[in-house]
Amino acid sequence: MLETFRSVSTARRHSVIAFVMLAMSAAAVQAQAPKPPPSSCEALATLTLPNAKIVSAEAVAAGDFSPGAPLPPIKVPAFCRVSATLTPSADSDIQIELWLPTAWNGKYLANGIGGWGGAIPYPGLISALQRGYATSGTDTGHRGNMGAAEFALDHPEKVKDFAFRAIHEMTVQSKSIIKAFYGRPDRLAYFSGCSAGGKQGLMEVQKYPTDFDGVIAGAPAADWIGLNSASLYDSLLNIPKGQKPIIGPAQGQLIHQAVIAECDKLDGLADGEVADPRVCGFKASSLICRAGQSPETCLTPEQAAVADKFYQAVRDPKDGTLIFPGMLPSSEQGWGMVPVPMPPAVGEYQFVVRGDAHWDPYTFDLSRDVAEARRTDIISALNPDLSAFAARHGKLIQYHGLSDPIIPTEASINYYESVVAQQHGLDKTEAYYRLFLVPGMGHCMGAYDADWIDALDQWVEHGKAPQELLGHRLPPTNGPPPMGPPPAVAPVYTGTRPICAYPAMAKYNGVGSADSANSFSCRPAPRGVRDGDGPVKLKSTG
Ligand SMILES: [Ca+2]
Repeated sequence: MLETFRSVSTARRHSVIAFVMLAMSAAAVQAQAPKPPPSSCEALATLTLPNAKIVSAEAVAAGDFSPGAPLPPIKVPAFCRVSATLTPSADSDIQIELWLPTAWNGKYLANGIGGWGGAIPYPGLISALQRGYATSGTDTGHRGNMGAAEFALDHPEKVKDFAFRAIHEMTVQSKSIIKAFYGRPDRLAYFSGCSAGGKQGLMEVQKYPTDFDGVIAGAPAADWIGLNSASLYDSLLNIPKGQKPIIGPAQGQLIHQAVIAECDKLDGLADGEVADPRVCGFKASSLICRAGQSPETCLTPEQAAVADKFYQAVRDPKDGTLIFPGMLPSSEQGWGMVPVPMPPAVGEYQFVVRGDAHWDPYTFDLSRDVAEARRTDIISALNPDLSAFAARHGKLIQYHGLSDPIIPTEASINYYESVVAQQHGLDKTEAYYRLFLVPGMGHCMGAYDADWIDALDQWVEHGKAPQELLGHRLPPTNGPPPMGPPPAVAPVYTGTRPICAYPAMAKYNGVGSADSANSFSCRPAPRGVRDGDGPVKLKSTG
């Protein structure tokens, strides 16, 4: 979730507010001027929409542009920047931005946002605009830090906005504005988001299947309650009340190196990468310090015990019901980054479930509290019935990093398999929904970049179903996998590798450069998730 849980600085929020105020006064001045033609950008300010008000509409010239600090200026084509406030309920205050390029490709791309939302996801808008899409994003109905859920306290309508209504309303209103501006509707509509943004994509497919022709759901937080509950449980395990973290970044690095040493070659290639960490049977207990060993090179029994629990699924202690899968080996570099107890998870229980800002996370009872949270949950997007989306020829691409330290990868496998079961077969599911597991990728990014939007567009518009994507390998990091929006400067890639549609995995052909995708093939691999606490016997799910 972290991409998303990076806090939006106060300065940036202030600058956004300042921008909106400036834009509002500019719009007031323009109201005095002669009325521009109906298709002009500024004229959109007078457009009337149900339960929505356009706050500003202004033309932005091609060139360097920043939507607000701390984002650096970046080259953009000429576009019309529209801000609007949507009020589907009396308590709603959903802010959206819609950017309309002068040179339009005829398509609309909506962006999701991670964590608890609270800001317009500008990096996604910029990237879509550069490709010629009309594109929009929303703060999901409130302003604030993406890790903070305070907005939810005593505001059930705002929780609804965050859960599903803001993205849907943004989409409906954006399509109306697009039609008014260009004089014709969008030809195709896509959605792209990761983390909570990935969940928003799945929610759209499940609840509003006609909104989009294609959806990209990255590392989706689909089981919102399971995820937050497991995060909280792991956090409390790692930080007993009043104590320091048992596992920190240094232990994460140490364990990661040991995982690579033990499991790298399982995929037939010693390249520092564990292609399928589901079959890696690493145990942190193997690193417990022996007599005379330097403490930086090994673990205390307590550290090893916590680490090995991180790998295990979190289950209801009463009946063994799965609450959420454990983290996969190779995710360790991100373990120490998570602030604990993880504020987003605490926020779910304080502000959504209990409605009590003083609820003490150390009173968390895995059995009682998770059951209570699930009873009232409207945020999760776990409905496996995607038949309405399939029937309207929608296409869904889901991806998930195999080294994700925030949302364990197997959550995506479990959801995908639930759809396969509901659809009575992998073939029927693959016809419109494909899952891509990315080796080495952390939460939403890292290890390999792939052009998910192009893959979706090729599938929807040209009927070319993605069997494998070309992954561009990012330079190795010696620390946690990167988080946050992609850098303004394009990275220098160090190689390519195929990223295969599940259940296939990329296997080395035995000859050729390990840096070239040509030396690999997508080959059949087992379906499903690790069975219990290992040693990692893959359960057949089909
Ligand atoms: Ca390897």
